Amino acid sequence: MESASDDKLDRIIEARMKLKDRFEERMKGTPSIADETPQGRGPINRHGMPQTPVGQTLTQKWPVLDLGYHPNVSLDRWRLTIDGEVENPVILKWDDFMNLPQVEDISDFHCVTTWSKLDMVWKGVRLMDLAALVQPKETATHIMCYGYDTYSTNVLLEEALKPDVLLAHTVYDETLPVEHGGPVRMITPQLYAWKGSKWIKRIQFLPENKLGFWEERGYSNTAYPWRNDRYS
Ligand SMILES: Nc1nc2c(c(=O)[nH]1)N[C@H]1C(S)=C(S)[C@@H](COP(=O)(O)O)O[C@H]1N2
Ligand SMILES: [Mo]
Repeated sequence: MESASDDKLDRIIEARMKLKDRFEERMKGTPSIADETPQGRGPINRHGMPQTPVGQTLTQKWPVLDLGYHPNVSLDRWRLTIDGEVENPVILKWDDFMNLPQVEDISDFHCVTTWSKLDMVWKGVRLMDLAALVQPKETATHIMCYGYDTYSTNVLLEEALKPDVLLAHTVYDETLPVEHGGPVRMITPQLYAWKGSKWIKRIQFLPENKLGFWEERGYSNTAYPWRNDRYS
C-alpha cells in the first residue's frame, strides 16, 4: 500500500531530524570534524581533511581483508537485527531493508594496514536512518556491529550517525561481492575500515563502550586515520 509506506518514510525522516538535533553538538566534537591539525597529505577532501591520511598509500586495486571465512548468506535467509538500547528493536528482512530510504555516496576507504582507496561509489541505507527507525534511548552511546563470520567492532554513536556511514549493498553500480561483505556491509569512511563490518547481521546499541574483535586485540578504540590512531 502506497500510503502506508509513505507514512513510514515520513516517520523515519522526522525521527532522523530529531536525531540530528540530538547529536549535532557531539558530532562537532569528534576528531573527524574538530581536528585542527589533521595529519596527511594531498588535496583537501570532501571532509576538509588531506585526502591521504598519515602513513597511508593510495591503491587502485581493492584488496580483500578479513578473518578468512566468507559466509554465503542468501537474500531469503538474510536478516538484520537492530536491538539493545533502543525503543523499537527490529529484525529486518531483505525487502524491509530495501524499502528504507536508499542513497548513493562517494567516499574513501582507509585500511589500517596502510592502503587507501579513494572515491568509491556506494549505494545503501544510512546508519542514521536505521537509527531513526529503532530510536536509540537517551542512554545509548555506542554501537556494536556483528558480522555473519563472527566478527565484531564497536563504534561511537556520533561517528556512526555521520551521513557517509552506510549499510551498503552496491558498489560501482554492481551488487556487493561476497568477498567484500555482500549482501550488506557497513562502511565508515572517516574511520579506519575495520570499523565497518562486512556481512553485517546485527547492530546492538550500547549504554557504554565495549570492545570488538580487533579492539580487544590492541587496535584503537577510536580509529581516526588523520591522527595515526591505529593502536591503543
Ligand atoms: N565481518 C568482517 N568485517 C570486516 C573484517 C572482517 O574480517 N570481518 N575486516 C575489516 C577490515 S580490517 C577491513 S580493512 C575491511 C576490508 O574490507 P574489504 O575486504 O572489502 O577490503 O573490512 C573490515 N570489516
Ligand atoms: Mo583493515
